[in-house]
Amino acid sequence: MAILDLDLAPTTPPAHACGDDDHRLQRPQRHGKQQDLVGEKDDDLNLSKGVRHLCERGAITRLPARYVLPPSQRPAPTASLSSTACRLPVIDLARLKNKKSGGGDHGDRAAALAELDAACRDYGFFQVVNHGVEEAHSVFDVARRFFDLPSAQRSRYASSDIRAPVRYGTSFNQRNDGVLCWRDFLKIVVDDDKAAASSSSAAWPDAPVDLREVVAAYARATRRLFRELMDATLEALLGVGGHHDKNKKKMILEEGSSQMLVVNCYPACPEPDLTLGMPPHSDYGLLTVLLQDQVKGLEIWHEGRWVLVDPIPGALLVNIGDHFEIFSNGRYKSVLHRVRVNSARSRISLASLHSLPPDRVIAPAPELVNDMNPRRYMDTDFEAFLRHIASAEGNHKSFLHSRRIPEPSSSVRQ
Ligand SMILES: O=C(O)CCC(=O)C(=O)O
Repeated sequence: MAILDLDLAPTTPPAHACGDDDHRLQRPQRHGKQQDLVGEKDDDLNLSKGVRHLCERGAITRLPARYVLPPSQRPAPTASLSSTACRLPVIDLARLKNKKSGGGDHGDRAAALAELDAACRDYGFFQVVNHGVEEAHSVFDVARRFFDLPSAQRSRYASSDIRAPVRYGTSFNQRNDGVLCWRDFLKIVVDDDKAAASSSSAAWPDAPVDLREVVAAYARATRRLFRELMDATLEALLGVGGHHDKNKKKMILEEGSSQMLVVNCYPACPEPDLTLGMPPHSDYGLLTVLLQDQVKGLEIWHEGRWVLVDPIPGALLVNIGDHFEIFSNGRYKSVLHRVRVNSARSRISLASLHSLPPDRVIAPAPELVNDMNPRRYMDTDFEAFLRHIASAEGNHKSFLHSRRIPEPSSSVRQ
């Protein structure tokens, strides 16, 4: 079953982080003489073909006006970045799997679970090492070769149909973005465990020739990792035994899951401090597994400011999505993140978004709701997410925010 490919919930950073919250509706002004390579006339047509296409037409020395953010929404100047770099908590999957491999130190596994729990609560993000995803190198390589294909070949997969199983596009939400993002993408829906080998992969790009095989193998490996991480995070969240185990099993095994791969390409940008590769957003699903190269760019909202993630070579980055925040009744955080670009190097990342099947209702786990911790979110499903982003609110208000139940002042949990 194909899921919709709206992987990213457009959300609003805290007002003090990015200023006004309707930036997607604004058309930017740029003062001074416009020296963009792209003239006003053919602007929209060319920009709709994406950033790579724009760069391939000739050297760009100034950022076209459509990409220029209002000053209050621009990232901090590149020069100040080193002071805000952040090494996220590191989770060693081998320690979490100790119990299952029959050997090992159970005390160490308990400590690893506690570290995982703290990372999900305090950051909403962590880096995983010893993850066993050996396909990372080859999928990066094929992603790079895909974006190196001539524009006409990549554009064969361009579609305005948000339900298309494969879609090549640009910006964040191209139809609504007043200011465009400096990013092109290829989105691929992975129907189920067999997807790679069979039917849905027939719609996937047939160039480079090894793309289907490599992407399929990577999709299987990340799906396996997703299940292992869900297993551990649910144990950290709910504990083990009885009702908890049933709830846990239901979440990760019986109900199935949906997966979408998003390959992001952020070409080198002539004026990186004026724009973003992706605006602040959270991911709608349970967990996202992100593969990034060593070019820094991802920033997360942490303790009231944007911090730049310092990638560990070989590690995968994982973040909590909106559905998991709801299921955990707010204990785990679906955190805003955004992507900045740079003038020296292009950057590639690959996000694997894992969620429940689209028709599955998600609600706070009953064992996490009590008098001290009242229910904080309404039930929701993927359709509610779609209705939200199609509505007027969808352009400037977080989906998660729309699902919140106001807290009675006397029982606010700390
Ligand atoms: O490119 C990145 O580092 C992050 C991408 C991202 O946030 C996403 O695909 O949701």
